[in-house]
Amino acid sequence: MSDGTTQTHHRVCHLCEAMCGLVIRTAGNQVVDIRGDDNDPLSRGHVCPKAVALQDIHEDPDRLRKPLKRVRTAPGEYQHIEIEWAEALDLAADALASTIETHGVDAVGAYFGNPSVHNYGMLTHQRNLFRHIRTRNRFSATSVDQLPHHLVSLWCFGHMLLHPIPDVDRTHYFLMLGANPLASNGSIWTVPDVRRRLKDLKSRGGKLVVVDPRRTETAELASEHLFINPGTDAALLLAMIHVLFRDGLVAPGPLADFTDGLDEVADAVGELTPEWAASLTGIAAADIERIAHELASAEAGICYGRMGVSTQAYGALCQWAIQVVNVATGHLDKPGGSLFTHPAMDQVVNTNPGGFARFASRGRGLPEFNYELPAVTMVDEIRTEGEGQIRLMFTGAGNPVLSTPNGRALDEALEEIEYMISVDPALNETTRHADLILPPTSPLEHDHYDIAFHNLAIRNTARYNPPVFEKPEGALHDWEIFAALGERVASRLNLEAMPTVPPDRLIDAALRAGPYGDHTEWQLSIEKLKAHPSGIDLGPLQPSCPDRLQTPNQRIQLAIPEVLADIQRFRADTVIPAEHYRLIGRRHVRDNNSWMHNHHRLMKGKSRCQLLMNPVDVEKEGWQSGMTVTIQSRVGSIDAELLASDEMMRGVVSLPHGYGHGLQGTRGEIAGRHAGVSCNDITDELFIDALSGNAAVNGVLVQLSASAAA
Ligand SMILES: Nc1nc2c(c(=O)[nH]1)N[C@H]1C(S)=C(S)[C@@H](COP(=O)(O)OP(=O)(O)OC[C@H]3O[C@@H](n4cnc5c(=O)[nH]c(N)nc54)[C@H](O)[C@@H]3O)O[C@H]1N2
Ligand SMILES: Nc1nc2c(c(=O)[nH]1)N[C@H]1C(S)=C(S)[C@@H](COP(=O)(O)OP(=O)(O)OC[C@H]3O[C@@H](n4cnc5c(=O)[nH]c(N)nc54)[C@H](O)[C@@H]3O)O[C@H]1N2
Ligand code: SF4
Ligand SMILES: [Mo]
Repeated sequence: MSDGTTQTHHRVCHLCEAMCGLVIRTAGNQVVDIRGDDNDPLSRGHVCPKAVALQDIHEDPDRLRKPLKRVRTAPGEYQHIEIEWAEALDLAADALASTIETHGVDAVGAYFGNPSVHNYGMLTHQRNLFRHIRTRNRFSATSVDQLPHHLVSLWCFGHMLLHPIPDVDRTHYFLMLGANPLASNGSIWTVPDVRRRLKDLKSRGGKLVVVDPRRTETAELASEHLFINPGTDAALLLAMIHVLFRDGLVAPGPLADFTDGLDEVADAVGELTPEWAASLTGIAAADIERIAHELASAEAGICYGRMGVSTQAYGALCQWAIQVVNVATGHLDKPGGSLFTHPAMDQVVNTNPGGFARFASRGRGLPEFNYELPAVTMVDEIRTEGEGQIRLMFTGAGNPVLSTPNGRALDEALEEIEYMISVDPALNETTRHADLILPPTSPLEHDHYDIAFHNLAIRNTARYNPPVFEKPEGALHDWEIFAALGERVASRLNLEAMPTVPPDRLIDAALRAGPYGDHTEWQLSIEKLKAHPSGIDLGPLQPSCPDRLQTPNQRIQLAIPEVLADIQRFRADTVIPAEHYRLIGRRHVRDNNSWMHNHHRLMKGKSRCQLLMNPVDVEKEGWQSGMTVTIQSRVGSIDAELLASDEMMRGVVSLPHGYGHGLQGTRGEIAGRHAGVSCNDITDELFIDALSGNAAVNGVLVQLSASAAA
């Protein structure tokens, strides 16, 4: 649309999981403004402060526009210089092919970061390259995040992507653990405008209970907030299950016809009383009993846990217990409870179900999941000599130096590696080690269909939007980079390259063959979605079990032997040393992990990289806000500014992740001015959820002292 001077574009925001619809006005090659799209059936006009950053990302002078090659300028000193695409792609393919020929495919390590799931071309075309490189040394942000969800969905429901989604708009009781959607805008739960939806829950007489070691923005809005000792949620959940059985509240309703294992679960929680849980969690036994009763008696209820209960030492046990609570109370697969989605492009049908522990890492024997090894063991796989040692590292849309435990060790290990290739628009803490950086087009220069997050959304909708701007001459989209590398590597290794089909064609085929496709009255296709640029509403979530279940016998499985064994590990691990604090993370609505700190509009105001500590603890130590404290863990120490805050539970301190900018060789003028420190310099690669291999970035034991440097 055009009024002569400005053009109006529709676009869905891909920055977080909320998928807000946007209306973007442009004049020539300039963005005029970015607003919420009132006609989007899912987001209905909502946006957060990050939406305007799409313009800032596009215009960022530090965003790479051409490939960079690292050259040595003096012993131990390097510089990145621009080169042409043809040379860059050839160099990358030469390095990949020669590494594979000399050392085998496992010598290529790969790490994919969070934005790779938000970039649909990257999702569709990674395999153009990696089908030729079936390395065991694949890693991703999954294992610093939601791995326990995938594992539990695979075990209980038969597919790693079959996650129950909180039906917030129709629920009456919402028990939320370790999530702060008011800052994160929801996760494994695509829920734009979550604040209003949670307020509506309260206005219709419902209750929101938040369990978190910090009184977060979400906890502030909740009907009730309970502090919990970090890493002890499993006790709370297991004791709730105990109460459900003890008090005759187990009522799965129709789920009983297709659920296996409830009796074994009853046996496993037989001794796990609310009193036992109270001593670990810090939550009174009476409260644990009351919440179990309230949730069980709610007409429709939800138990949901996210990041804070996944990235802790019992992440998988917690996620399993959450699903047991939902099944036992009969709230699963019911309107107002947790439901499976039915998206237009159904990943549950289109992808493999996932698998676990089919092989283990060489160094620490950690299990694979979905052919990926845990990110906490990346450094071991770079440093442990022998067959399968990583010699070439490939990163795509990731910044593991800032985002994975003991990032400092990774920072050093990447410097030792023979060759490194990064597909990324930033010269950051990770890519500064790369011999080659291949930068894709900006988000406004490519089209978008959200492959991943429609699968996790509170309503079934579909939306496709073409690019806002044409890509500059010669620039390549992420998918084109992967396709080009795939072709070149295939030809060097005498393999057959995959045909290159643009992502919109692949999506079109999937939509037309899908549940709202050619054989239905919806007739969904890319053409149809183009004609409805604000998206198409496919209706609310519906009960879908047992048909939707993907387990071999199409029944929900609860008696998972690995999980039942893990209850014993948890019971044996209860000692919290005195004179230590527990470190947890936090998110702010204007941050997005490590990569959006170079935009003035998001960074203005006071520093957000401060250590929050309860005022009573601050006073006990004889400290004050504003001073610098040293935070020491097993792996290292960092200094941060202290801020007394009664949001914090006693004995717990909080620092956001994703900071620690301004390192030598990086490019990011504004990020450098707001450098902060990386909390992952002190998170511990040995502190993990031993069941899944997931990183435990929350609940890290730390010692605090007044900084000598101050
Ligand atoms: N202590 C602690 N650590 C954490 C967390 C925590 O809560 N606490 N959270 C964890 C979680 S949940 C996650 S998901 C991870 C995130 O960890 P990562 O995914 O490793 O890190 P990001 O900061 O998201 O880095 C994203 C990178 O992708 C690039 N990028 C952005 N868009 C695109 C694109 O379209 N194409 C390409 N090719 N590149 C792009 C950016 O320039 C940046 O380099 O961090 C984890 N680490
Ligand atoms: N603004 C913004 N939005 C984002 C991101 C971002 O960086 N910034 N990142 C995106 C990504 S990659 C993800 S995965 C999602 C994550 O989305 P959420 O899961 O909502 O993540 P957080 O906001 O980190 O909330 C985690 C909460 O867990 C609490 N917590 C820590 N330890 C424990 C514990 O032991 N028990 C309990 N019960 N709680 C604990 C923390 O205090 C925190 O409030 O957000 C996404 N959205
Ligand atoms: S909530 Fe997420 S999807 Fe919506 S505007 Fe903000 S960053 Fe974009
Ligand atoms: Mo994440």
